[in-house]
Amino acid sequence: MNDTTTTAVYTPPTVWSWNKESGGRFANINRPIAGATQDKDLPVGRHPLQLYSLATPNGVKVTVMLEELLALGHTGAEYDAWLIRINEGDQFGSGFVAVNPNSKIPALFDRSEPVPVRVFESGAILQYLAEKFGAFLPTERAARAECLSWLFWQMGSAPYLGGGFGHFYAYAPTKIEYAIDRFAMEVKRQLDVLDRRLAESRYLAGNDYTIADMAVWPWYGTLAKGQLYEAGEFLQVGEYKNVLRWTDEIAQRPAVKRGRMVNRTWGQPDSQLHERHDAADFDTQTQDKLAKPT
Ligand SMILES: N[C@@H](CCC(=O)N[C@@H](CS)C(=O)NCC(=O)O)C(=O)O
Repeated sequence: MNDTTTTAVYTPPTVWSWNKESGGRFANINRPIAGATQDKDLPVGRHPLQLYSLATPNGVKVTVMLEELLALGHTGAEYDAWLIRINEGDQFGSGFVAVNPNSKIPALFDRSEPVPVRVFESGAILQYLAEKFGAFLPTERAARAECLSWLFWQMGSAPYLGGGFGHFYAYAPTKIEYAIDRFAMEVKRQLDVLDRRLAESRYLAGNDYTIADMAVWPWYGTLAKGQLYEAGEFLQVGEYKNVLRWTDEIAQRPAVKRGRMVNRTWGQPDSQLHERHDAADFDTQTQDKLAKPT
């Protein structure tokens, strides 16, 4: 049997070395080194903002924010959303690495500033856009602190949900009880943190919908609806009534409905808009429309 699929007691060597595939889903894109593997420029469209992304929860945060800004009338938030297929290694092209040295979606390039600005990390992108357009981030000090606290809570918490629970429950080549127990406990604790907050407050930062909700909703809203890692029953997500109330309310927002379609390459064909270059693309460029014979 291959070493990577056994649960035999493992004694780490003195020095770790990368001498085998770790196994599991996404093993082919995992490497212990950073940097580009290939010379490849990024495409550039006509809009001020160029987004390079994929509709994973981290990607959806930003496309929802951009659609929300456009819905508010901020025409400066017009954007081209280019598809980065992470399972094909697009994040290791030299152009992408220049925008995000961490080789992960989402990455934003703002060409509207006197000197173009690159922004990576979804939380930094949300904060950058909120400050640039003066929207979805309170200016009053206490309210702003509450908003940023929940935004950074998401950045610190979601890796336990995705890299911890999701990895060991759904993707690892073998089910390790210790790992699944540890991360299931943590994820349920996180859901309870959110549920208690949302019992006392309509949105995470208070009465207003902010970038904190935009960051948390794609991860924990999807989880609460049983749509992440097929773990709804395992984690008994129906218990978190306040999270579900908040999740359903946000899902009704037209900008959220649009944002979650952008750079999506799975699910119903009418929910997939692989690239977005114009507001009209939602009506004409989804996969169901493109597949139809003309
Ligand atoms: N903390 C980062 C996480 C970004 C991230 O993990 N992106 C994943 C997709 S959800 C990715 O690009 N993975 C590709 C890889 O690891 O090579 C953020 O919030 O932007």
